[in-house]
Amino acid sequence: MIELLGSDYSVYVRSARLALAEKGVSYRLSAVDVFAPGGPPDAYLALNPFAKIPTLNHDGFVLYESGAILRYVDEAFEGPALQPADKRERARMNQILSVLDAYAYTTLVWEIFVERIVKTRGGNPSDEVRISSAMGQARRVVTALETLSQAGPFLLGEQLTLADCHAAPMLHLFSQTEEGELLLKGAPGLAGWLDSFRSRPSFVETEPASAV
Ligand SMILES: N[C@@H](CCC(=O)N[C@@H](CS)C(=O)NCC(=O)O)C(=O)O
Repeated sequence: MIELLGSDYSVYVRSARLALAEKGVSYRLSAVDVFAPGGPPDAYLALNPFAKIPTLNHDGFVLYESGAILRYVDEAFEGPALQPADKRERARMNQILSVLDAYAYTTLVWEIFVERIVKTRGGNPSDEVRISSAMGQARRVVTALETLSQAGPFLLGEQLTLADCHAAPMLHLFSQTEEGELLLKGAPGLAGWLDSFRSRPSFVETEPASAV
């Protein structure tokens, strides 16, 4: 039994779902809403004390932290390898995963996407100071990803890797903002990769049921 706990709106849940889909693994997505008033239920906190999503449960083996989940999904199941065999390529992939966690997520998703789009959808004005303060870091992230990525259909060239699975959900949200559109114009390799990754069946089938 393979169960992924989390909500489809989460970029982290989506990256795990992309890896499962690209691997060809069937799983059940069990809804856990970490942003529900009062937080997630105690039963979820018993699995993941940090109250973050996703958490994977594979036949009773419970795993949280997306980096660990992504690598486990690749290593535990049959299907195309999602990590390069070459040490330096794998190091590059791991570097991109770290850049996404350490520098991209908060800036691109919370400080820009949520501030520019989610907040205004709820009728609240964006905090322009928060957005403009985030732009330097956003530019660094986009430039770094453009520099680290290689020619070819995927971030690391010819092989689809965990880097694609982890980067696509964050960059997809960021690209919907005017700031994202602007910065991606200056990173044609990254923008082209994102455009083509969006049409993959794995990406289409993991589209959140309602607007993020
Ligand atoms: N370090 C965690 C981060 C996951 C994460 O931040 N998930 C977000 C949703 S995209 C979350 O659970 N946020 C809840 C919160 O911050 O309260 C991982 O790698 O899985």
